[in-house]
Amino acid sequence: MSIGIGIIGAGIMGADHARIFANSVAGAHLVAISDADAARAKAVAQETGAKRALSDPFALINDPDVGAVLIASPDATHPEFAIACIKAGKPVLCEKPLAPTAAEGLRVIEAELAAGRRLVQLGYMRRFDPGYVEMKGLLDSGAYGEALAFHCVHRNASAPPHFDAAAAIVSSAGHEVDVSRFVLSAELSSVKVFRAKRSKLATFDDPMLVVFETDKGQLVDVELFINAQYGYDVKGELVCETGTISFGPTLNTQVRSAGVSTTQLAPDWRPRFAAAYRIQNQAWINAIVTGKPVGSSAWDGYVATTVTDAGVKSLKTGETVSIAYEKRPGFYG
Ligand code: ISE
Repeated sequence: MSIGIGIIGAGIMGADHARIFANSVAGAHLVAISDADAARAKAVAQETGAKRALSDPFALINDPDVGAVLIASPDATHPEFAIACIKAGKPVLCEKPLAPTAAEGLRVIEAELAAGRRLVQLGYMRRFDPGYVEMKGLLDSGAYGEALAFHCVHRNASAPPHFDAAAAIVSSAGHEVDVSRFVLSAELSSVKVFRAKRSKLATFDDPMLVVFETDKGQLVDVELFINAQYGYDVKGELVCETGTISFGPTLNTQVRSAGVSTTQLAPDWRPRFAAAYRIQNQAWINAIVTGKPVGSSAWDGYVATTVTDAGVKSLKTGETVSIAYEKRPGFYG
């Protein structure tokens, strides 16, 4: 059996996902790509062999040949499209964030609960990145005692034009929110944002240090630097009772030549997390077949939005902001 995939959004992420399905995922085939820009949808459909290029996302969701939907449209449209997929009974892999506000995220959760089964997987792809997965495995082995602190670095070469400090917390630090909950098996209970000396090359407070406390008393600190100039760089170091666990910031190869040793840095997150995206998309298809959901749920998406909302509040007030959300309802585990 092969699952027919529809992709909403033919921008950078939608096109990349289409290529992943066309080249690297078993058990699925591309059926349709939709985009408000019909020419863009057509170009991606032609490149990846998808049968149909559409401009109406609801026609894609309700297409009988589409068995599962990937949402890679602008962030504000995610809840509406995710709810339409749930109502159509179709599994959905939704790019992060789940929703621009926690209240809109809750609407998706309510729709899923009404449907009676988990249909949404959130595209927090770092949960599938071999570095983070190995880190979690080593921590869970117990060989290094308990985790005490998690140092994270999240640097982009440069900010897109629409970016500001709040976007950096929501869009960029949202990944550390999700992946630190995953690695530590803990909830984040408070957040405080510190502004560093501002880079002259930035149009907003950049870099920042975002510090979380977990419900297990651990500290998670995230250096966010969106205009770091030199490349895309993500690091993580877990400090445990009897050792530390970290993964490399680089792509795989190291070159030694002419007296210099170099490792290549990715220009952005897509090559850096290429393996994570491939593994995530395959895991999504496998989960549809087995009926056993994997990855971040709609609930995890709601939590990430709640936590980053608190981060934005701390950015504005300079205070430590406590994070609270109701207990996991229904089948979110
Ligand atoms: C972007 O939206 C992403 O999701 C990337 O993974 C992240 O690293 C980047 O900072 C965000 O702007």
